Amino acid sequence: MPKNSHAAPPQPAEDIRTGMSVESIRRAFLDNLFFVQGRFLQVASSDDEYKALAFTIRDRMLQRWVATIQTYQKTNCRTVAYLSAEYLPGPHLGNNMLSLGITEVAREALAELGLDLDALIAYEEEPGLGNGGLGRLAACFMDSLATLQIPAISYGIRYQFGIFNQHIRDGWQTELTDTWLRFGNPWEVRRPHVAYEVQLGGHTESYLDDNNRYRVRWVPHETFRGVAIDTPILGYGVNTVNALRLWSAEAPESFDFHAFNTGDYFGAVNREIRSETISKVLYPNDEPETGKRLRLLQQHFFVSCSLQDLIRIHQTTKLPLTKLHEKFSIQLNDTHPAIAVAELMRLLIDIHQLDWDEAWGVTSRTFAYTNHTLLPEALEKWPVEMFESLLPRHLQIVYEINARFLDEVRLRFPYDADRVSRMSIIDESGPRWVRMAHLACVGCFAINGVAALHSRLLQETVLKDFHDLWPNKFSNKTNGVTPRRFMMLSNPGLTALLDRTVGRGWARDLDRLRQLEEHADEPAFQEEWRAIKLDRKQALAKLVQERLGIEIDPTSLYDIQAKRIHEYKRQHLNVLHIIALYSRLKRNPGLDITPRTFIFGGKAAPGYHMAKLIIKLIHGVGDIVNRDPDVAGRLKVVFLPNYSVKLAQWVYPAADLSEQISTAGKEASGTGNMKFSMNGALTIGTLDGANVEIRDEVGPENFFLFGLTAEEVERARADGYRPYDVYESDPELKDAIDLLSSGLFARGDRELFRPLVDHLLNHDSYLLLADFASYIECQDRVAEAYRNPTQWTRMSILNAARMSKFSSDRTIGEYCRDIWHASPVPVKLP
Ligand code: F58
Repeated sequence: MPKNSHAAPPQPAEDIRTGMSVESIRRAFLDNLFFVQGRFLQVASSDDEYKALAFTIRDRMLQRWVATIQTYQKTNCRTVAYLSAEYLPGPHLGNNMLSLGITEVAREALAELGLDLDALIAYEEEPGLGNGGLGRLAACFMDSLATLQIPAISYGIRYQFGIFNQHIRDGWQTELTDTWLRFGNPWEVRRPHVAYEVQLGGHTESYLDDNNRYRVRWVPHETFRGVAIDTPILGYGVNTVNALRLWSAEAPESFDFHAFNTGDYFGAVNREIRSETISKVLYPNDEPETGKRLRLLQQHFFVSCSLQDLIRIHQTTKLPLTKLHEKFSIQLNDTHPAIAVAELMRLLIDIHQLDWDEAWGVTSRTFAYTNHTLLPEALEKWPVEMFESLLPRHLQIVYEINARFLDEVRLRFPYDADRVSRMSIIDESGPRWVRMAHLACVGCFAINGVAALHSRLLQETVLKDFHDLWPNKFSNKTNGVTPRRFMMLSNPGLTALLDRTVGRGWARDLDRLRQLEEHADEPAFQEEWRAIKLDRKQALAKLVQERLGIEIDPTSLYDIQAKRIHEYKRQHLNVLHIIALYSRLKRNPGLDITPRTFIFGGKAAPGYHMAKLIIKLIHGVGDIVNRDPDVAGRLKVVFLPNYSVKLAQWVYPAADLSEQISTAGKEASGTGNMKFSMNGALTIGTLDGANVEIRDEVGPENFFLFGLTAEEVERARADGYRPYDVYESDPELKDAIDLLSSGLFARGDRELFRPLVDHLLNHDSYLLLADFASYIECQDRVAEAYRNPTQWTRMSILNAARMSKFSSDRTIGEYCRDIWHASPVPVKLP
């Protein structure tokens, strides 16, 4: 019998598909390799091995999935439906093994076959079905919903091509197609019978039905089909498996026989090609949203399939549709699914024959809306003409919702015509637009922001009129992240130390980490803490060496900024600090500075030229700094290409310093800030988004604060902010900007970075120059603090110890309590 130190001895009756012993896993692996992959060990490729293991793990999840569905059906429980155009779940294999508690058993089983578990985990390509924070938040929420045993189903789009792969050529970002489905996806289960038709275009006709009631019929121009493809999402340490149901677009029937028979072979095939386009590719968050017909079509497509599916599920309960809101709470992740308000009205009225008031009664009690941005350019709106040409029936419904809504506004605020036009769902100030955030506010019973500051600013600015009208709809739900993926899975060394110190189970009850405070000053504990950090820093150094051929020093301060590249996030403020340090060293080569490694990661939207120029700048500065013997051993600059969830799991644990330096008032919440702190990084940050609450939790003495507040930013703008004056009055800033303009970082080309410099000196929309002095002063304090390892380690421990508020379990608990009114439904295995 093989040695087996982690699990009970194999039961003779243990099922090969569900058994949890080393022996069962080993046999199941070989079985899947043979009968699913058609291979045997001697000839298996990495892909074969990875899939054999994935199917082995999936089998065990399917058992729990079936038990979950049966439990949900039996209890007819209240269910959360989460609608999101984006999901960034990260690689599944490691996480699923963690949730099942089977990682070490699998490691042993594979080792017996001469295979390395970590290599198979590393092999997996992740589904990049999102741009950044919003999609990753949806994935953390799915993890928490399942872990808290909340009945939930998440809906989205199964993009064939996810977020582009970022390559760097000569310091410039180039985009390559993501082909995550190339070798198939072992985690998904296709449900060909769960499919719905989705209409598009055409016109509407009114008629009187048999009861002489006025009705509208939509005569669409085209029909598509959406097919469900499910991915099981297992909670940590429980049997709950919720579904991530993604829709894939197809032609209604795969072949147009009429066209075929009349000889139009290519026309017949063409229909299918056009249908598939809908779920073909994820939109990167490029600047102007407007005019993108396909994007509106994608939104309508996944929303319509999802609502039809929810209605079907509801009808299996035998309850009338007028009680839909008692069965489901539907959360809209930003406005991307906001068309749901009109689509549910259409389904209830046109298809299921409810009258308007009944339908509105259901709709307005079903949906809740989360806002993720204050940036005016990111608020979705569609040209009325385009909207009408794609969704003529929906436009009629939106008009009717709007007319009734504006009557209510006039009643509450007579004599305030401005308010009426400000609040209208249709913007008529120039060319006409459908404002999706307004549709969401009108059609939802709850509206929330994602951090305390963001929720307050929402109520005071972009959604002020709605807050005046319906203050009770508004609340805050500060974001959180899952400690399972971002602590346990990413940082096994830290996990082992935490297990030993506060006992296992902290990842489901992060409050327990408070016990770490007692150990924050113990030399032995500090020593272990530092050893774990050093180990992760060495691992990242190895990765940097392998991928970029750059050697970095694991004992230097790792100063990391990893997130989408955007001017409001101010990666270029970070670069100005690097230039300032470089300049200090060039002018005074003997200067004793704290050695630092600056690490960046993040994608720029393909059409966002300034963001791409910032990436080029990081490389330009890196090329000079990394080659200059005068600063060797003291400064290094690294850009990690193709930042992803997978890469993030290497980055967070290795960080000493987390850069959260957005212009105050611009970052709705941020979630990377939380992941860094949980892994013991200290934050340098502004009072923006969730930074405010992180600082409150960890204590101001354990957080490096700098910069203007949101109010000061507004005041500076109102008072006619003049960046050029700041440039002229601060010698270190002037020096840094002059060096940037000199061509030094562009091989003598003085034009390359001119757009960047010109914008900073003349506009500086994000107030880099206003915050520069404060940032530099703060960075000097960071450098000083890092020289005292005892003090630094204490701060690092206290950061991790005080992160409980930022577990997505807390966030989901609040959504359940305040918005969804959903409670746990435990699942037992038969
Ligand atoms: C992000 N939004 C916020 N949008 O910027 C961030 O502060 C917050 O922490 C996070 O949401 C979660 O609440 C975000 O990631 C997008 O990526 C959009 C995707 C669709 C196109 C427009 C951008």
